[in-house]
Parts: sequence; structure tokens; C-alpha cells
Amino acid sequence: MTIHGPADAGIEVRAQVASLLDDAVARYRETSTAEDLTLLRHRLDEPLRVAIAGKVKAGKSTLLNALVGDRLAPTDAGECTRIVTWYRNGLTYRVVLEPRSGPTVQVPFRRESGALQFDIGGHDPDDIRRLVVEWPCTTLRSMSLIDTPGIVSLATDVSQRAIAFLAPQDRPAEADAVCYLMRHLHAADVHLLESFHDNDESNATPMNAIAVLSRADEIGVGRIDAMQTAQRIARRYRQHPQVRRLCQTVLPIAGLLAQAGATLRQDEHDAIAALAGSDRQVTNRLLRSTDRFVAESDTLTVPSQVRSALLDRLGLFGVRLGVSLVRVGTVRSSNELAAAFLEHSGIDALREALTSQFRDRADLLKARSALTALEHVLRAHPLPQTEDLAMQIERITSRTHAFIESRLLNALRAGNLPLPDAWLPEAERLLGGFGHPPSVRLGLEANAGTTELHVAAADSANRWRQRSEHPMNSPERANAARYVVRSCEGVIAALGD
Ligand SMILES: Nc1nc2c(ncn2[C@@H]2O[C@H](COP(=O)(O)OP(=O)(O)OP(=O)(O)O)[C@@H](O)[C@H]2O)c(=O)[nH]1
Ligand SMILES: [Mg+2]
Repeated sequence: MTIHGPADAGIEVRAQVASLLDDAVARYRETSTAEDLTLLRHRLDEPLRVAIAGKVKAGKSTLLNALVGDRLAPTDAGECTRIVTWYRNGLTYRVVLEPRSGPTVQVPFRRESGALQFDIGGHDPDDIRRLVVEWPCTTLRSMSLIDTPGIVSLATDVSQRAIAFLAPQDRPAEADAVCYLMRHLHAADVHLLESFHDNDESNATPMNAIAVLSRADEIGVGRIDAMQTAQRIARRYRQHPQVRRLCQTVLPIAGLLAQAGATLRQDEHDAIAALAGSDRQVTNRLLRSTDRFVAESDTLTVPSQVRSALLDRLGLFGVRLGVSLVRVGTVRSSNELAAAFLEHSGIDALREALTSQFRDRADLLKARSALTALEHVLRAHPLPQTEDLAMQIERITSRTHAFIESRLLNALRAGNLPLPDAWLPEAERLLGGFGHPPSVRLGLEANAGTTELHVAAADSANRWRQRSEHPMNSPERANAARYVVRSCEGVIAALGD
């Protein structure tokens, strides 16, 4: 039997799903469902769709901007924050409004102090299905990002719209994966995370969700060690049983700082440098609180209006960090300050997670969305000649190792995997529960060499093969251990020669 690496497995399953969808389109040709199925088929060839979700003011739009490196998503209190907005790679720059009924229209946009503003004219946000911002941008080439309205409580209209988009009851979800932002872990967050997963328990999976501990710089009221504290809290959340069952990881991010790092202007650097160069006692007094920072008189070289703008762009933590980096001489230019902001924001770790969990597994995630959607169509519009399609879905789902891994991880995290407790941590790691790169699966450093990886993978495969062949095993235990062996073999295949 040939064991493929993750990328190959993705390509293979996508091809299987594509031909299944072609078949379904042909069989539904004469019906009104054919168009939906054709769209599903096209979706397989489009970039992965990642929704950014979370409670109101969690920092969703700011984080989206940090990821695209431009201030495209509105972060003010305007009406556009209430509309589901797609950001897609485009050949040109345009913004399209899709009403719930009626034809789509292009809407005018402009820049205001660096931020994109679009004008939805007289349209009522409640009557808009979505806005689509097409923008030539590298990040958007591999994944489309979808900014969703903030969820206040399940009762409000805007929240209902966000939930209806993320976890629709009557149709398949439009996003393939979710990046969920939370400022603290509340029962409400767990509930929302649960609702993003398929209703069918057996399909619920953390394989398509990453959680972000957002606005991490504000933890501990912007103290200079805020990010270290946030790291500790995120580590604790990662251990939380419910969180572990719902998402791959929890990463602390200061989105505002990341956005500033990606879009920093020379005059902003100059203002920070001027503060750093001013009388140390005066500046320190100013930096004690946000109120002082904006209210203090203009005895300084940096007028209060400029300070206020800096605070909006960087937060108190960002200003403090910038001033201290310039003071000690670590940062000497606008570019260096921007790089330092990016580094401290934690955005690199999120990019890595998005790459290894989502982008590198895009084919698998898209295939999974398509199978769920096709299942939905077959249930809602059964035809006599389509029964075997359901069987084909079942065949693909039960044979694709990545889907099996995801089911095993669910069982493991729910305490239902029939393996001895002592084996579970290693099984979880090898099955990809902490990430998919070979070094992560094998529990080695990120810079481990190929030989070291090969040796560790072969070792693990042998150990688990022995475990799977133990004569005292129950059939279930033997089976679970065999799947772990398969994961090890997948790693070996991915490492190549
Ligand atoms: N200090 C700090 N402030 C942030 C951060 N991210 C966002 N903010 C601020 O929080 C406010 C809300 O940010 P948004 O990005 O609009 O949040 P959102 O989740 O998109 O909000 P809604 O769409 O209205 O639900 C803005 O004033 C941001 O400047 C962060 O990482 N640190
Ligand atoms: Mg927003």
C-alpha cells in the first residue's frame, strides 16, 4: 500500500471529491440544485475560505488588516462592521455589494488616513448579504479572509447574522476554516466555538479552527511584560478540555501592534522617537496611563493631538514598547520599529499556524467542506438515482487518513480513544493534534535535521507497530494503534528521501 504525505493526500482526496461533484452535477442536471452543485465544484478550485469570528470588538478587523498588511477592513463603529465582508485576491481593486435580493452593485471607496472606507450608499446593512472586497494581495492569493460581524449575545440581529453565516442550520457553511478571537475564555466563547462545528457529532473537528487570545497587549493594562503573561494564559487555555476539543491551538496576538507594524508611517516613527528623546521623567509620567498620555499639556515636542492619534494606532503598550526600544538604541529607523512591532505582536506564530494548519492542508479542508455540503444536498433533495453518491461520500471519508486522524483526535480529546492513558500524549502528537509539520508531530525542535526526523519517525512507527501487534490488545486498541502507525508512515513519506 502506498502511503502519501499530507500534500499528496490532499491532492488525491480533492481529485476524488471533484469527480464525485462532477458526477452529482450531471445527475442533478435537470433540477434547480444543479447550480448550487456547480458552485460547490468551482469552490474546490478557489482559495481556501477562512472566516475571522468572535465577540464584538474582539479585534477581528484589526487582525485581518494585520494579515493582509493593509488597512482594508473598517475598525471604527461604522455600519460596515455589521456586514459579512469577504476579502479576495483580485486583478484590480473593487468593492462589490450583494444585496439579499436584487442585482449586485459596485460601491465607491476611498482612503481616509490610510484606512479604506467604502460607501454603501442608501443600503440598509440588514438587507446586504455580503460585501466583497477584491484586492491584489499576496496573502489573499492562498486564502480568502472573511470578516464577520461581532457577536454580542445570541439574541441580537447582527449576532444572528454572524452565526447564520458561520454555522448555518439550513445549508452548508460557506467558510472552510475559522480563526476564532477571544479576549478571555468565557462559557459564551465555548458555546460559539461549538456552534461553528458541524451539528453531526462525528464530524465535529478541531482540524479547521484556530483560536486567538486577542488584544493580548491589553492583558495587565498594557504592561511591558503583557505578551509574556498572555503566553502563559494561552498555554493554560490550550490545556482546557473543551478548547482542545474545538480548536488546534490558542495563540496570543496583539493585532493592533501587528497592524501598526505592517502599515507604520514615517511620521509615527518620528513621534515615537521624539517622545523617546524628550525628558525621561516627563515622558515616563505621560506613559503611566492612557488618560495622562492624551490629556497632559503640550509642554512636550509631541502635541497632544499627535499623541492621541498614536494611541489609536499603537495602544499604550505599543507606545511604551516603541519608546523603550528607541531609548535603548535597539531601534534606529522606521523600518526597524515596524519590524519590532511585528515581532512583539505574535503575528508570526499565527501566520505559521495558518500556513501549516490551513494553507498546506487547503485541499483537505476544501474537500471536507464539499463532502459536507454534498451530503446536505443529498439529504435535502434526494433523487432515486443518487443513493450511491452517499456511499461514495462514506467511502472517501472512511479511507482518507487525514479525516481518520481528525476523528481519532476527537475521540481522544473526548476521552474515548481505546488506548492506555500512558500512550495518549504521544498518540495525540503523532496524529497531528499539535500541528502537522513533521518536527511537531515527532516532538522535535523546529530546526531538527532530516536525518534526525527520519530516525525519530522510524522509531515511532516501530514502537506503535509493536503496540498494535500486542496479543492482549482488544481489536479497537489494535486498530487505533495501527492508525498511529499510519500517521508515522505519513510523516516518513512527507520527509521524502
Ligand atoms: N490595544 C489593542 N487594541 C486593539 C487590538 N485589536 C483591536 N483593538 C482595538 O479594539 C477596537 C475594536 O477593534 P476591531 O478590529 O474593530 O474589532 P472587531 O472585532 O472587528 O469589532 P466588531 O467588528 O465591531 O465586532 C478598536 O478600537 C481597535 O483599535 C489590539 O490587539 N490591542
Ligand atoms: Mg470588525
